[in-house]
Parts: sequence; structure tokens; C-alpha cells
Amino acid sequence: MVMFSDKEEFKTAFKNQLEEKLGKTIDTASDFDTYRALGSLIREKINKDWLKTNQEYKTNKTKQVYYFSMEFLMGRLLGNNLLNLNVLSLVEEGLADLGLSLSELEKKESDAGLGNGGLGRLAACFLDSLASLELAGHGYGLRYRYGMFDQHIIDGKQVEFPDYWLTKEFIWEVRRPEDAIEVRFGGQVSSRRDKDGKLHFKYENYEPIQAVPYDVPVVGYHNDTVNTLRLWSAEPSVEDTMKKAEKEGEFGHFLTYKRSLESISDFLYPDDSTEDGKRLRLKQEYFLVSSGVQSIVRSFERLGLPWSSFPEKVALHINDTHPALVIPELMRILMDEKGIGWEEAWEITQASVSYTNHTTLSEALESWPVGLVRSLLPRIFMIINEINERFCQALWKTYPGDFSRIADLAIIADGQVKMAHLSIVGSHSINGVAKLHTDILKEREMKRFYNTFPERFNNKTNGITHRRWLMHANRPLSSLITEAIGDEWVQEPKQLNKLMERKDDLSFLDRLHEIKQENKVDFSNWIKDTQGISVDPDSIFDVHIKRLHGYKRQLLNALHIMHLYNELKSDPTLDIVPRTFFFGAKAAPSYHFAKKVIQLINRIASVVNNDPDVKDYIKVVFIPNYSVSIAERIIPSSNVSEQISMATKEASGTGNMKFMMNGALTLGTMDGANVEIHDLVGNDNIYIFGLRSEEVWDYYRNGSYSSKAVYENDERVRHTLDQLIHYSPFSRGETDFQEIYDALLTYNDEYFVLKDFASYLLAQKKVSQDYQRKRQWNLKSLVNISQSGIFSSDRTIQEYARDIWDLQRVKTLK
Ligand code: 26V
Repeated sequence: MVMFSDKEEFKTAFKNQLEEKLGKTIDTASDFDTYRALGSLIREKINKDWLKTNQEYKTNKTKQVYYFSMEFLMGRLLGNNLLNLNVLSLVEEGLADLGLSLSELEKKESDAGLGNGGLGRLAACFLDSLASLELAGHGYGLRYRYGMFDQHIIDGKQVEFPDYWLTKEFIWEVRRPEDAIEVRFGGQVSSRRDKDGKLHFKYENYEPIQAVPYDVPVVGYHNDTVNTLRLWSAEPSVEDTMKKAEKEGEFGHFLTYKRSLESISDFLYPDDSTEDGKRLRLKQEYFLVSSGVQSIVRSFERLGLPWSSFPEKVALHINDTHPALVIPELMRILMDEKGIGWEEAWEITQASVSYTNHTTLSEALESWPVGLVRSLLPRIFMIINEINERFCQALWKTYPGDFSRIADLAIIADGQVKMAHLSIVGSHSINGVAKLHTDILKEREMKRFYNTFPERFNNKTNGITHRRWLMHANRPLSSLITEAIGDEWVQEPKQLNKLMERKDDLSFLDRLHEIKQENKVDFSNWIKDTQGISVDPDSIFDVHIKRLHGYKRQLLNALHIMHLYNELKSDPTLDIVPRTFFFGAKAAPSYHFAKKVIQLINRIASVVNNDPDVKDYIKVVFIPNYSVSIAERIIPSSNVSEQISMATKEASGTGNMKFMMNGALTLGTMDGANVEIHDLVGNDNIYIFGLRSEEVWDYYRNGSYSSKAVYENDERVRHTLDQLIHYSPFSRGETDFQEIYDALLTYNDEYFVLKDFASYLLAQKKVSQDYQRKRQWNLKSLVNISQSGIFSSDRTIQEYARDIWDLQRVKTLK
């Protein structure tokens, strides 16, 4: 559907919108008004396509995939929607004629931060790809009133503030009270047998909570498809609150009751590093699962098909184990509400559910105390118990007498319900998110499960949407690419490899360089405006942006900067290539060590940036409140992408792919998807350092790593670490960094930071040398861009659709 035939038509429609909907003129409207007017104007167009897409899915009884995720890190939607609707330039020019700047209006939208990091952003990229590939796939999540906290740096330390993202109207959502669902918690279950011997369950004294969906349209790229992101919000049911108020006879009680119900969807848990077994988190998970599955079953029933065809029409995907209760919930509905027997219900459930694992860190694996699950979700607990019994019996048949194996694989053991085990047993597909990660699952972390169900395990290397991360975030680069190789890469990103035809074209390489420089200048201006720090756009922009976690080793980067500083101080004539180190990272509020690392980085920044001997050579910038919109600014302006996790720990990484696509060179370990980037670009176009996964396992096996030995043998390490606790510009004679020192030495450096230090320094030296050879550097950058197409999430989603969901592309006939 064409939205506006030309710019003039847009301008008229826009002015009308302002006047009719908001009662304002261009002169009297605030920026937020104009943003709203623009948003609601394009919403009218989106709504038409949305309706059509839904009708079409219904008439054709198209198979639907529902992607259940506790997190969707969407970022801002306006710019991407305009891009996908094919009106970006037209709108931009039309607004400019009216004296308005689109990029200014875009900033009025709050960044929807309903996720912690990688897992949530992946979900958002997948939605964009599903719609763009005309696949019937929808996101199911929670509408948190507060998303990821706002990070402020005060006195060099992280301080968290609530993220009031909904105080400004979220213009994209539509509340759908007519589709509300009741979710039940607590209470008791009793059973009785009927005359045919069939068991019936009665659920009483439960606490009912209304789940109200808010739908957000997900617009496909140039194809009229509009899918749905359905976010559930917890609200008390009117009827129930009235009853309660009457019973308690007091308004105060009513308010407390209302608040406690609403608290379920109040906030996103901001900790993706440790699983703390909190009751409210389990409530959130079941709330999402139950409202989601009930509403899906409802729509399936409208198709009038037999239950056996449920898996042909519905795929339920769980993004990590957080929504794993989908399995017992679907069983519950099929058996208790639809009267289906266990075996058939189990077949339907397994055939519909698939699961992605995103981490092997043991501290992040979910398990819930039996007592908690039993009291909060009595019927669900009974079903999990039965699944476990049957599974253990089956194991017993295959491996009679093998107690250790059965105890190892059981879903319930040591008083805990293990969500990964439930997810594996109850689904037909289990995938890891990069080749190395999947191999680790198969050969190590989930080896026994893999031996039991080898056919269920598969790899789906992650991807990112090239529409947001290249076309929208880096328009100049994207235009240059199209100038060089035509625009087919937009539909088929693998065609970016055609760029290799230009590898000897010096003027093309120069253009690539100029674009990077222009982006760096823009970014430097932004840094100056927002942080008051001047950075040199000719210096190497070395960027480390991701959640702060021990295994991601921001500390290794920080220690390297301290070392560089020391070198410069002891020899001011040292010939060093100017560098600006950028960091962006949020630490989980209770992750003490991570917060200390943030403090250290900020301390290093204040030392380095204010020292006249070094400030023209190195600068350190900690960008507060790292978010999707900040990532969109910084990635196109980067030269070096820091992907330096300890080998075996980073399941995939997706930032690495975004940087590569924007022409930055990876400095990284052989971990996660770095391994695949390395395979594609070859040794000359990436900087690999550090222990390999096999070496890490060798150290684990023979327990021979001693960080103290490294400290004693490497004078650079010794000097730098001593500066953390002895008097130095970094410690200022205080004990702020004692814990960091202890983690590295007293506790033997869990993440091999010191072990990899020397090798990291060498790799960094090589980066500096290579950067000076402009032509070669630009060529390396070109190679990276040209090989990045495989990391488009379109490729990933096509693989999911083909291998896991069995989804066909719908050719829209609109
Ligand atoms: C874990 C937990 C633990 C319980 C409390 C709440 C919570 C919330 C989120 C998580 C998720 C941690 C897993 C995760 O984000 N993994 C990342 O997934 C990316 C996408 O697959 C991948 O690129 C990263 O390497 C991986 O760390």
C-alpha cells in the first residue's frame, strides 16, 4: 500500500493531523506533540495493514509462531517503522520543509527498554525479521511499567533510577480489554474419579488476576505485513475488586489489594547474571505463560479444527527457560479444560514447543524450590511432577539401574524444579545460539540429554536486523553500499559479499574511510554536548559496550589502559597511536564486583583525561545509561569492537555482529560467534588473542592455573595490580579497588584476566600498528562488511522457520 503519493500529500496530511487530533499548529506544537502527530498519522496506515494481515492469517488458517520471551528490548520504533513503510526520506524531507527535523522528533520517543541485554535484543531483531520475511510470527511478553533502570554515574559510581518510560504516552500500543484473560495463583486442587474412572480436578480458593493485552504492531520491510507484539499487563478484575472491597469493607484494603495485583507487571528484573529464585519473578513468568497460552488456545479453537492439528497451526517458542511453564500450562488446558488424555496432550505439547538456550553459566540457570511452585501453582506443580515421574520411568527402562544418570537428568531433584530439564523434556527442539555454544551444550553442559535425545539438538547462530543496525543506524554507509553493488543486498544481505569486487578500488576505500570519519565527528559532537568531553575523531575509536559481567572482562580492557598510562608516564616520548576508549555498561544492582569495575573505569577516565602528559594520546569515556539508541549512535562510529569474553563463556554475542556490519574490526577471543566471524574474514581481518576453549578446559581439568604466578612473573601485571591497592593516581590511597585485586589474586582470577593479559597487549599493539596503514585498514573494514550478511537475523529466522517451526512464507495478496 502506498502511504503518500508525494511529499506535498504528506505535509498536508501531517498538518491536518496536528490540527484535528491535537488542536495545534506547527507554531504552537511542542516537539512531543509533533512526534505524536506523526506517529498517529502513520499508525492509521499501519492499522489498515495490521487488520488485513490478521484477516489473512485467519482465512488461510496460517500456521502461527508465538515467541514467548520475558524480554523485548525494542528501542525506539518511529524511525524503523518509517524505514520499513518506505516513507523515511519522504517524511524527512516533508518535515524539513515545515522547519522540523525528523531526527529531533525521533528523540522524543522513549527507548522501550523491556530487556536486560542480548537475549531481549535478539527477540526484538527476530520480530523485525519475521515480519519482513512475511512469516506469521508474534512476540508474547510483559508490559513492564518500569523497564531497564536508568543508569546515572555519580561520583564515578553507578546509581540506579527507575525508568518511567510510560509516563510519556507509548503511541504504538493498543489496549485490548476485550481479549483479557484470567490467570490464577495459589489455592487448592482436589480430584475425584467419575464413573468411567476418569480423573477430574477442581481448583479452588485461588487468586484471580486479569491479564490485559496491549498490542504493538510489528511492521515488515516494504511488504504490507504487520505482525503483533502482545504485551500483557496485570490488572485487578473490576468484579473481583468490588467483591473484595465489599468483603473487607474498607477502601484502604482495596488499594493495597489492587497494588499487589498490579505489581506482577511492575518491573523488569534487572539482573541477567544470577538466578535468585524470587517469588515475584516466578509469578511474572507464569503470568506471561498462562495468559499467552490461554489466548492462543482460544484463537486455535476458532479455527474449528481437531486438537491433533494444534501443532500444525501453532508453534510455541520459549526464549530461554523463563517461559518454560508453557509446557505444563498447555498440558493443563488440554487435559483439565478440554478433556484430552495425558498421552495425546503430551504429544501435542511436545510437538508445539521448542526451546533456545542462551547461556551455560550455572549461576544463571533457573531452578525453583518445590515448595514455592507447589504453593503458588498447585495444579501446574502436579503436572510437572507427573512429567518428571514418567520421564524417570522411561529412563529407567532404557538405563535400568543407572541411578546416577536418572538423578542427573530428573526435572525435580534436591527439592528444586530444574527449568532447563523441563524445557528439554517437553519440547521437540533445543538450540544453542552459535556453533561453539551448541557444541558445548552437546558435548558438555547437556551431554547426557544430547545422548538421550540427539535429534532434538541443533544450532541456530544468532543474527541482527540489518535494517535497524545498518540501514537505519548508518544511512551514509548503507547508501555507499547501494551505490557500489545495487540494492539487492537489502533483501538478500549475503550479497554484501559483492563488495569484495571493490577491494582494489582506492577511491571506494577512501569513501568508506570518509564515512567512518564523518560518523566519528558526529559522535564526538554528541559526546561533547552530552558529557562535556572533547575527543579526537582522528584517534582510534575503541568500543566496549555490553552488560557488565566478570566473564565479559571489561576489567581486562581497563587494566590495559592503566598499563598504557604507565608506559606513557614513564616515557613521554613514546610513539603511540592516539586512542579513545569508550565503555557503556550497566551492572546488575546487586552485583557488587561489576559495580566496582564501573567505578574503576570512571576513575581511570578521570586520571587519564586530566593528565596533560597523556590526554592527547589516550582518552577514556564511560557513556552512562547504555541503551539501544546509544548503541545505534556509537556502533557506526567505531573502529575497534571489543569482544573479549573468556573463551567458553559468551554463548554468542550479537554486538560483535553489529560492529562487523558497520566496518569495525573485532578484537576478540575465540568465543561465541567470534569464532564464526573469524572463519569468515580470516586471520588478517580480525585480532584474535587469548586462551582457546580447549585450553580453558585443560586448565579446569588439571587445576594448574595460578594467577599469582602470572603476577609474580610479569612486571607489567604486578605494577598495574599494585596500583589498585597501593598509593597511585588510580587508588588515590583508598581501598575502593581492594575487591578487584582480591578477585584477581586471592581468588585466583576466575575469568583468566591475568592469563590473557600479555596476549591482549600484543593484539592491541597490532591494532595500533595496523590502524596507521590506512589503506590496509580500510580494506579490512571492507572485508568485514562484505562478510557480515550471514549475520542478518533474516538468515537466522529462515533457519528457525525451516528447521524448527515448519513455517511457510505467506505471500500477501493485498
Ligand atoms: C537470565 C536471567 C537469570 C534469572 C533472572 C533474570 C534473568 C534474565 C535474563 C537472563 C538471560 C541471560 C542469558 C543471556 O542474555 N544470554 C545472552 O544471549 C544472547 C542472545 O542469544 C547471546 O548473544 C549472549 O552471548 C548471551 O550471553
